[in-house]
Order: sequence, then C-alpha cells, then structure tokens
Amino acid sequence: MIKLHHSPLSRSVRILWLLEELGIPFELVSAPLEDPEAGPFVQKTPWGKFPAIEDGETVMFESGAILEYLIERYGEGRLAPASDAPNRGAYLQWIHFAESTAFPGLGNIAWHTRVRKDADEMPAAIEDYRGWAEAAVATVEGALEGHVFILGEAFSGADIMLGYTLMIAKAFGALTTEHPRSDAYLARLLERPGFRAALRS
Ligand SMILES: N[C@@H](CCC(=O)N[C@@H](CS)C(=O)NCC(=O)O)C(=O)O
Repeated sequence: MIKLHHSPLSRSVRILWLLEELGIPFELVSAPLEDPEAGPFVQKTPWGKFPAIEDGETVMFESGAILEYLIERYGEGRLAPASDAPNRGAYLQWIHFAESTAFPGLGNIAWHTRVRKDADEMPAAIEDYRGWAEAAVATVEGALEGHVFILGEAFSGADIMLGYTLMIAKAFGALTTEHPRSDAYLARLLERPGFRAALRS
C-alpha cells in the first residue's frame, strides 16, 4: 500500500488531495513540521522533506514528480491528458510552473515572515518576492480566460499543483481582487471534497 508522509498545510496537501481524487487505498503518516531553522532535509520522512511517498521499492520526494508518478501508475487514464494529446504539453507545463516558477517568491516570503521573522529588515527583497508571486498569479489569470480548469473543461493533476500554490498565494496577499478568475478558480477547487479532506488532515 502507498504510504504518504504528510505534514498539515505543507506541500503534501497536494498528494493527499490527489490520493483522495484517485480513490485508492493509502496509509497516511502525519507529522508536525520540524523547525526549518534546524537545517534543510531534517524532516522525519525518508528524504527529509514533505511530501514523501513509499510505494513498494519506490521511495520519492518532490510533489510534482510524485503527482506525475501516481497518475501514470494508478490514474487509469484519469486526471491527465494522454501522452499524445494536444494539451499534454500544457498539462506538464502547469504542473512544473506551480512549483518551480510560482512557488519560490512565496517560499521566500514565508521564510522571512514566518521563520526568520526578519521581513521588516529587508523590504526591497520582500517586495521583489511579492512581485514574482504576483506575476505568477497574473500568468495563471491570463491562462484561465474562458476556462473552468487550467486545461479547459477537464480537471487534472495540474489543477492540484496550482490549487495549493494559489491557496498559499492568497494567504500571503499575492492573489487579490485584481485576479478575479484565479480567485474564482481557487474557490471552485476548494469545493472539491478531495481538497477539503486534504486540508482537514
Ligand atoms: N519542491 C519540493 C519542496 C519540498 C519542501 O520544501 N517541503 C517543505 C514543506 S512545504 C519542507 O519539507 N520543509 C522543511 C524542510 O525543508 O526541512 C516539493 O514540491 O515537494
């Protein structure tokens, strides 16, 4: 059985949400976040980070990679366009955009406001991080024109990756009333029972 190492509100929410959407059995191992100032990779998981999964001999971290792996292995055609579908490229792009491009600004704001608590000493840097995060939200805002989900009508794993990022962007004030499509999209995602369940654990 798949084992998910999860910490509340961390990026492992994405994988818990995915597992709920897939409806496959899994074991949840939940733990509080160790003090991030203790150093990188110190979490009590196989790779020192949340999320991590164990699936037989496969032990992984990186939320985007885990999401792709689980959908390919257990999706049975759900939650992703086929590998030769015209929107397969967009699907992969948004999965990776959510973490690699959209998250770093938010991660830096979180680090300096919640962990180091030195944000007031570095206003220019914080403004830059906020600018990066807002630019990422604006990119999603443009892409959502005429769309229910990021690929159009169909919900996919890319929405799971983006939904978590947008939730954090809203919490840090980078998703605002200037982004009505993104805000409505996030609200739609938050109505999904899987996302709600993942946020409760
Ligand atoms: N890019 C990785 C980031 C993983 C990550 O940094 N996770 C955070 C929680 S959201 C963590 O484990 N932080 C504690 C630490 O780095 O020790 C992913 O998407 O899974």
